Amino acid sequence: MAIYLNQEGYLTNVKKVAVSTKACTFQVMDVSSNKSVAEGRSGAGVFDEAAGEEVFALDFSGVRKPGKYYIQGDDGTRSHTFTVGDKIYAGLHKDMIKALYFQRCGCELKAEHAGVYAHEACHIAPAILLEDYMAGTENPETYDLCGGWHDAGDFGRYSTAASVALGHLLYAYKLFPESFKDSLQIPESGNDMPDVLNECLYELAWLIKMQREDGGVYHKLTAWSHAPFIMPQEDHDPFLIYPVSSMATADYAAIMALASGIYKDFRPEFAKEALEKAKKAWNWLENNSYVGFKNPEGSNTGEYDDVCDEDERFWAACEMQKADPANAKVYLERAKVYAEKVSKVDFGWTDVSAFGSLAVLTAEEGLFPAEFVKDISNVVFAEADRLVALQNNSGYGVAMKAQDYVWGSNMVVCNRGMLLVLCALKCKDVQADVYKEAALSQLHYLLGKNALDVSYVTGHGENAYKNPHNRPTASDGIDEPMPGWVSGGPFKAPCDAVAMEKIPVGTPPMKCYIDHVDSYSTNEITIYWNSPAIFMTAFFMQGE
Ligand code: 9MR
Ligand code: 9MR
Ligand code: ZN
Repeated sequence: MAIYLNQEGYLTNVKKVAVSTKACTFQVMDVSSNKSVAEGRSGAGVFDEAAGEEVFALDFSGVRKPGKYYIQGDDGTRSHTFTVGDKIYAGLHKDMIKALYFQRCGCELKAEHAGVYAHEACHIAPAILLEDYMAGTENPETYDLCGGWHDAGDFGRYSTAASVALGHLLYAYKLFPESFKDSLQIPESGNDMPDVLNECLYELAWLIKMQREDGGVYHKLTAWSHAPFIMPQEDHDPFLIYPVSSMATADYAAIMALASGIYKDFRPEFAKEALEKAKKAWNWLENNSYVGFKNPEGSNTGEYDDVCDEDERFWAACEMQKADPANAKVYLERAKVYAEKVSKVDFGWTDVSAFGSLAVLTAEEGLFPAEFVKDISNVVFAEADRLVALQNNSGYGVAMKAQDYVWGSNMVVCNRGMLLVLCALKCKDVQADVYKEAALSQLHYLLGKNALDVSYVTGHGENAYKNPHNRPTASDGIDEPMPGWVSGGPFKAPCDAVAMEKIPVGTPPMKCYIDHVDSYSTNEITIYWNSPAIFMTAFFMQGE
């Protein structure tokens, strides 16, 4: 028998349900006194399709006294320990944001901010255009595209991935500013701006450089091939500027428009510039139809290929409507057309349309026509209700079907949590509580209430994973990984060598994961897997 739960802990006044793999009676034990504080009996067995097993709920919601506990089954099985309390997600939240600082490219990470993870500046050489590289042009023109965050375990920087991460983060700040008061001990700490905005500005300043003269935005800045496992400052492969795509340009318009509103009070000059750049990108979009992206043959760095740009254009139109009311008519017209064509419920890099919904549903009254708002709201609520039903059918209480365990499934988990939070914000009382509880249940899964008993955030939880696919982690000579990194998590069709070797074919999707540094398809980290988790903790830190 095994007992699984959120290893980071539970807020005092919420529903608390662990999972066991056998029917049992159980006790909740106080760690300090080693005495039982509550007991119970497991609920009826539920077959969890994604995990391929029957599991039993252990409800211990009655435990509300702050403290440290574990659950013990009648055969002596013990769960990991967990905390009950009111401020329990603050440390996790801070570490997940600070993790982004460790991705900074093009600047020295000093010991006073980075501690043992300090390193010299990386990737400071200017970049060249892909076509010059491929043609072998002698003395090609060079461009300063230095800066930004490394995307993931690789050193590439990709415009759509960057915009999506910034989207999660800027909305988290905008909706829950009170959750961003702690200092992150980054170089800008102590200035007049919350550190999350300082950190995001580092990325935004780089993204601005990715726009071409005509307004189009380059899809990515990467080497031709992924670097070996070396520290970033040892990587001297040339960085190449890959062509413009319409996805990158539309995401850029959206994020710059959003940023122009958020930075207005802190950095008025930047806010003005961001809006100008957003308009330029918008004009490019008006003059160009879909432009996709594919790696040229032989180049193996990330692709972020996407067959549809209507969701990105939808998001852009919704943000522009808010940021540039002078031209509202055009934006609204476009938003209406795209709204018909997109899901409106996803916050991932392939489908960003829920960001458009978020923009519309959190806008001041009157900015969008009531009927348009209502239509979007209906779709968003219908999806939230589908997710709640999915959770109710899941033994682990997570809104995921077996087929949803794609590469980076933990982002799907968190993005669904974000949609549930959005609905919680849009209604009241009991109904709001249903969505809130459902959102929190997604977080419980991430932090250990899952079939592998793993907390998917480094440094948080007794059985947190330890070996992220991340080049610095693998080459810095330090045992412990940086804390606060969300793993991509289980992938139903793992495709890297170590996962394929170690995970037997036919393993249930929720169990297709391996905590191995080489497993890039189940255990990499990325900026946009941390960012929706940050949105979630920001929401649940309110009122603390
Ligand atoms: O480390 C790379 C990771 O960031 C990517 O997600 C992944 C898929 O593009 O590729 C990883 O790099 C591997 C490369 O594709 C093939 N050779 C081994 C590299 C490191 O495992
Ligand atoms: O997150 C991406 C995932 O949705 C895709 O299935 C996968 C393969 O195309 O690529 C992932 O993105 C990787 C990117 O291409 C390069 N940096 C690391 C990203 C995370 O693995
Ligand atoms: Zn770098």
